[in-house]
Amino acid sequence: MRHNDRLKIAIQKSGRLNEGSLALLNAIGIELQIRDRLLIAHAINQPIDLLRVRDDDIPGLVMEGVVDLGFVGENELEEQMLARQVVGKSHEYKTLRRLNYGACRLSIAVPEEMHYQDVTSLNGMSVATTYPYLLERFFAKHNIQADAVCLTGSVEVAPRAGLASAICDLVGTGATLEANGLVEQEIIFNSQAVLIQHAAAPLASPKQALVEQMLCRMDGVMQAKARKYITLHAERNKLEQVQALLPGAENPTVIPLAGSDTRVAIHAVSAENVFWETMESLKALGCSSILVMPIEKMMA
Ligand code: PRT
Ligand code: ZN
Repeated sequence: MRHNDRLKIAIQKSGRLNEGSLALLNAIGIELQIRDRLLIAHAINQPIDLLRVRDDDIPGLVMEGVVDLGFVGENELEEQMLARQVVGKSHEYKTLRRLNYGACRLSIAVPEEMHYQDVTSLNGMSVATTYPYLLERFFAKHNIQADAVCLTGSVEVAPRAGLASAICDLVGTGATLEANGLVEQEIIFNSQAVLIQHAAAPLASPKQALVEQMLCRMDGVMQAKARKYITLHAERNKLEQVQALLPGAENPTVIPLAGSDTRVAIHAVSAENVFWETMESLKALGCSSILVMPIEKMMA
């Protein structure tokens, strides 16, 4: 197969999005041979090459068409898109899927001793960030006159070091802000990992067909994650009440139980997670042997 016929996908080499991206590729059946120091990893069972790079490089690689697809955080994607737009570089792409991992938010936080009332309190401040374009866009939207101070790292120590009066940085749990005596005041961007494609999609036919197959499998993985397989034993005449307790379960399978005329086994797929409270309600209805199991893959 010619080099160009292989689908090229950029993922973060190491860091917060690496594991989720690799897990998803693995879940959709792509077997990779990864050697730690190498930039490129080949798939064994598909015409796919993985480019393992810093997350900052992924939007540009996709927008320039150097790779066909990329897994990246929306925060990085949006920032790079704005930065490239300003200097007239290609900045278009297509979002194929939002991926339910790498969730975080870009927020403005101020020292806890600062008196902060509302967004207008930012007027006249200097705000340290690695996301100057997203921050400037927020300032412009709210008509705020403030300075974005660009730092490449350790943003959270900027106020204490006297480099800025506030910060604008990614927040996960909020523990880092708390540890640095900072209070989150404004969420300026919500982010999660996304799969993006070069804007000139669709690709030449065998490659695009492979992308479609990947997306179909990803949908199957994501649908499966949100669902549970439930089995339980119940009185036949309680079937309707049992169904009412199982969110989104359609047409459950009802199987006779050996040795009983009145009790049946019910198998169903629930469209949502099943909480302890639901199981307790099922038990109160007289159900027994209640099992809730994860579903690995599904295809409608
Ligand atoms: O080397 P490379 O450039 O590839 O990696 P990087 O160091 O730039 O990025 P990395 O691996 O830290 O993050 C990659 C992406 O993960 C980000 O662009 C986001 O899309 C996403 N992500 C999700 C996060 C977080 N959660 C997160 N919590 N990125 C950073 N953080 C930081 C946060 O800023 C804080 O400093 O993690 C720290 C802990 O967060 P708390 O709030 O849980 O304490
Ligand atoms: Zn980075």
